Amino acid sequence: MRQGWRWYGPGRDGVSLDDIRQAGATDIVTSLHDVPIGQAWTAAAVAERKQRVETTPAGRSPLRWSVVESIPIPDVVKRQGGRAKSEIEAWIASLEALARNDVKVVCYNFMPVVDWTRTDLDWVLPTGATALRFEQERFAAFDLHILARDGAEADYTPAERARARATFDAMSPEERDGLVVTIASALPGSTTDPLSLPAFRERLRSYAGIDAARLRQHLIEFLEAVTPAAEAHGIRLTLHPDDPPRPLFGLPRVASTAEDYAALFDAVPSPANGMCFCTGSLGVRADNDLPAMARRFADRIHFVHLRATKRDAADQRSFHEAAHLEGDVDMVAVLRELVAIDRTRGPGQELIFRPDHGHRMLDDLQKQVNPGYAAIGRLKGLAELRGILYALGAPPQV
Ligand code: DNO
Repeated sequence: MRQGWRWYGPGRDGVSLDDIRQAGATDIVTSLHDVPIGQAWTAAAVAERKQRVETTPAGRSPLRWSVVESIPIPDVVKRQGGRAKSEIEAWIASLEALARNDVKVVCYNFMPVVDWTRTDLDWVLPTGATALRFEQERFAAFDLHILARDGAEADYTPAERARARATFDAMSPEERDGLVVTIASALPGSTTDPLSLPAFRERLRSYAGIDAARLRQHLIEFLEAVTPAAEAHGIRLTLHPDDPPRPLFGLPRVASTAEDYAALFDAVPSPANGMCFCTGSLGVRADNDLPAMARRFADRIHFVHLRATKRDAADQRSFHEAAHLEGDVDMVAVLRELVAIDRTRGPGQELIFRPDHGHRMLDDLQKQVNPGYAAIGRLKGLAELRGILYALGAPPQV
């Protein structure tokens, strides 16, 4: 397996390419975050970024831009599927720009309106480090009392509504504003637009009538349209799971379980139709058996996010991001499966993983960081994961 590292690109990341070298990673995971969602990437812009990553100062180890995370899929594709022709054409043009520059693994997701969602970005751990967290009651307080979504009450039991009310009442105005920013303003790396509360409500209304079956059908139409181009260029597409892997705000999510993925692979068997195996997102559900999923989708996995979430004992829908080996996910068992998959891959097709998210700790507590993407916590996670790979007799390739 190869060690990747997400880098947000020039001007967007306090972590330098040399920092990444020191962490031991060899493969950069990045995106053209400056290009507005829906606009086609140009080969020149891709070439420029590639040059930035791959021009190695004398005496330094080389880095390679191996994975794109993500090319965002505009909202209209999620709402209209194959009818969103020009948006899908632009997406294919971005694939072509990447192919011309030999970047061949592309991650994307299909979450409507909001991408990855948390309620706390600096939840203090007993060590003094901080973690990302999703707390169901804070989420419900936002949904019911801040967003005040049409029809939200129906999604909660009376007891849940009472707890959400109490949570909301206990929050200061600043905390409420902070929660809006955390949930609605699109965390760095998100593939959805930042939204004001009125725009958020409007977006939700535009999904009226789109249930899980319809959203899945739109994803299938999208894949039918883009996989021929991906295949022709030798690009492997990897669908990132929903985070968290369940419906939010009454919106369907269709990449949360093994059955969700199986339905997509059955409908669009193209080998370009692959999966980003994110242990953090999938691991939030106790009914996702991760080693079994890795075995079942072995030939579909082309990119891996390794992190571990820990569900609350009191409410299994709440979780925080634990240290990489200390969550609910059996990381050793998962890595054993992934190593076996990697051994079947030829040169140039090795599995690329990245340590996903990390605690904010040590000097990073004093710095401004991208939530989840501080250097030291990820470096620690990567070091622990690398140790497992050595113990499994499969040291990472360099
Ligand atoms: C955050 C993430 C998301 C994810 C994209 C994939 O850390 O998991 O930014 O990378 O949604 O398309």
